[in-house]
Amino acid sequence: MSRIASVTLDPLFDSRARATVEATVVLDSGAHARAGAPSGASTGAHEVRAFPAGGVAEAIATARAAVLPALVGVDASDQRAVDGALHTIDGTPDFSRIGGNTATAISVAAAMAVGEETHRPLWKVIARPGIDGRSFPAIVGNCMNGGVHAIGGPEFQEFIAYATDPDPDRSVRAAIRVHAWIGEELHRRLPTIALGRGDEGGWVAPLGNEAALELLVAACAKARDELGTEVHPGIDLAASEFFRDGTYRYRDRARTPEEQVAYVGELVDRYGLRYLEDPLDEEAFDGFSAVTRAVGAKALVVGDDIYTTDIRRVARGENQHASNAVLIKVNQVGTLTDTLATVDFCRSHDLATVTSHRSGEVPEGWLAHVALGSGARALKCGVVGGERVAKLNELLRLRRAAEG
Ligand code: 2PG
Ligand code: MG
Repeated sequence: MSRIASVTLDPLFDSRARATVEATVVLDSGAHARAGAPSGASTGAHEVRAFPAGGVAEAIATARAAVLPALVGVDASDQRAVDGALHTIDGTPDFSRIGGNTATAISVAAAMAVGEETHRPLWKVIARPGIDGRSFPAIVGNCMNGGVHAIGGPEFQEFIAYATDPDPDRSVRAAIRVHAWIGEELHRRLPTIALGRGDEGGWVAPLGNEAALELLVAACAKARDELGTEVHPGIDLAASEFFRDGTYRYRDRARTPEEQVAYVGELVDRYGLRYLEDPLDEEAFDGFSAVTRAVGAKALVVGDDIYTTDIRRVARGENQHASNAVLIKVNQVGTLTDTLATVDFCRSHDLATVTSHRSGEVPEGWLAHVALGSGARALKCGVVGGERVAKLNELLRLRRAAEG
């Protein structure tokens, strides 16, 4: 029994310098751990609320008055007990009283504290059956930003290096090379333009979607040639962000849902995309099914906003073959128990999972453990920026540990 002696919740800032929270869980044995919770910008409508209406201040006040005292004495090695207590104390369907980020920070810190006590890394504490820590996730690295993550960039939110080498030493290097080459090329092609980087460290340049895709494709080819490893282009359209009144609104034109389905199919073929996230609006289950029918054999079709890691929405998607992969973000549902229930559902229904960061991140590495322990097909965590590299570095440490 790993009895909780105390839990504290404190404010800190994420990579956008927006307020979030971190939890510290101390066990009776003295073992302790701390974890911070990230925040999204292109949040799905069905995510739990990151914070109550009064923001971080209210989350901390509520936690100190109601949440933290109730957790003392709970057995942290029983993750369901910890997370069940969080749900009971909250009492709402969407964590709108205590905040999903409060729940996330406490849930993860509790599991990490158990790991400290039992001398196991987090991935082992949460490992799904059959996971031995030797099969590593591919890397989904954001190399160019657009949408709500980047002012003045393309409409699509993320232009991705999907590095599928099973050895993280090679996949991480490949994603880094793609990002670096795009930067060099942008400087060369646009010498008078001030280039920037978006919220997730990807380059931001005044390019249209397809010009950005061309650059990405060239960069992946370059990295493949140079490093002799597998790295392929991909995109997260975050299409809900530009879907209004039944139409996908691009700067130069609008597309009906049917036209959008046909368009993303063309993009997959023309650019050889192997990773396609949120090609349609978050309620477009039928459209997702059409996209998956068309390109599911060639690309990972990944649902993010459509599922929000919610097992009920994933089950609906699975029922109609809406995608072949599911994005997994702990703070979309608020607890490790809920997250792993969705992971288990995916694993038993032949749906790949992609463990993902948020655009506003904390400079911590626990996400790499969630990816490894849940048997994820890929870890989506960006390429540059301390908060992104923290996850890549942790994955490399886990790889070294697996060798030793
Ligand atoms: C996404 C994420 C992370 P956000 O859409 O996949 O890249 O963005 O955290 O803003 O929801
Ligand atoms: Mg997304």
